[in-house]
Amino acid sequence: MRRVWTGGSERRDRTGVGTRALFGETLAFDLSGGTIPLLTTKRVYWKSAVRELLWFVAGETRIRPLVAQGVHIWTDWPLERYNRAHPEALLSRDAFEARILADDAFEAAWGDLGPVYGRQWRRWQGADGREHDQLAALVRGLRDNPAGRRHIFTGWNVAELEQMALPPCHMTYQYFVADGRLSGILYQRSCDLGLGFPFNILEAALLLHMIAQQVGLGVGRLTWMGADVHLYLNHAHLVETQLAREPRAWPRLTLAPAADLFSYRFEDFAVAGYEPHPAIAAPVAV
Ligand code: THF
Repeated sequence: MRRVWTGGSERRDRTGVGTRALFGETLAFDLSGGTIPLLTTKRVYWKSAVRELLWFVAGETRIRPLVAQGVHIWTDWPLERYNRAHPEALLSRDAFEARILADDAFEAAWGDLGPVYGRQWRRWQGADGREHDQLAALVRGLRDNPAGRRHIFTGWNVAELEQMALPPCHMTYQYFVADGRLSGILYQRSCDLGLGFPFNILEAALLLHMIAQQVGLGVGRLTWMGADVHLYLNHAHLVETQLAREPRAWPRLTLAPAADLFSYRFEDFAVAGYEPHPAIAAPVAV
């Protein structure tokens, strides 16, 4: 954060808010002791992150199941689409979410994000119409051929990018087995360090723990590779507050076993030793 804030190039981004950005940054975490990279310099709503991850893994692309669980982090994109189409009767976020929950026809028209993460991870459609379950194939591949160099899944489906509310940011994941441990790399093309990153890195770690458990391995290292790594200019308060705080010890995850990768429930995730500094509110750029 400090490097991006002090040394990043100032740029006008798609959202018009403006950022400071560096290109090509790496972080690595040794998760072998059961720790998780859950930021302590502000409170991160890890329960929302678990719910978002389970939503991806379930293959979902509609916001209703998230909203029904009190997770609001995907509402702003469909809301903006709706409000652009209805300038005469703008809806607040609360009103929009209430209609998504209560009105099936409204939900069918406005509640889908298009073929985003969940669709691509679980039901990538090939040219012949066949659907590919990348996550199921990943688990099979890790079991059958641990030394493989193709343990990859990706959301970057070029042919469908234009139908997505937003092309994938955390776009490609790869895994590696050595010495009884599973390591992972996440390649993230675009990273909102202030808001999205704490969710993205935590979810990559939780997913690594889940996959390792499914294939009977320990957890090794998580490497994160960020391409356009940025801080929004309207996040100055968040950045300066976090930089002034002393980081605390990483918390630990206990993950109850599940029958397969698709059977984890929210209650299976327990986080211990999380004693963060207070939360910091900041606006999301849409
Ligand atoms: N767009 C932008 N500009 N930033 C992102 O981080 C981002 N995402 C997803 C898609 N587009 C993005 C959406 N993920 C929050 C967290 C994750 C998001 C979007 C928003 C957020 O507002 N977090 C607040 C509140 C959390 C809560 O309400 O539970 C926070 O303080 O953490 C990155 O994948």
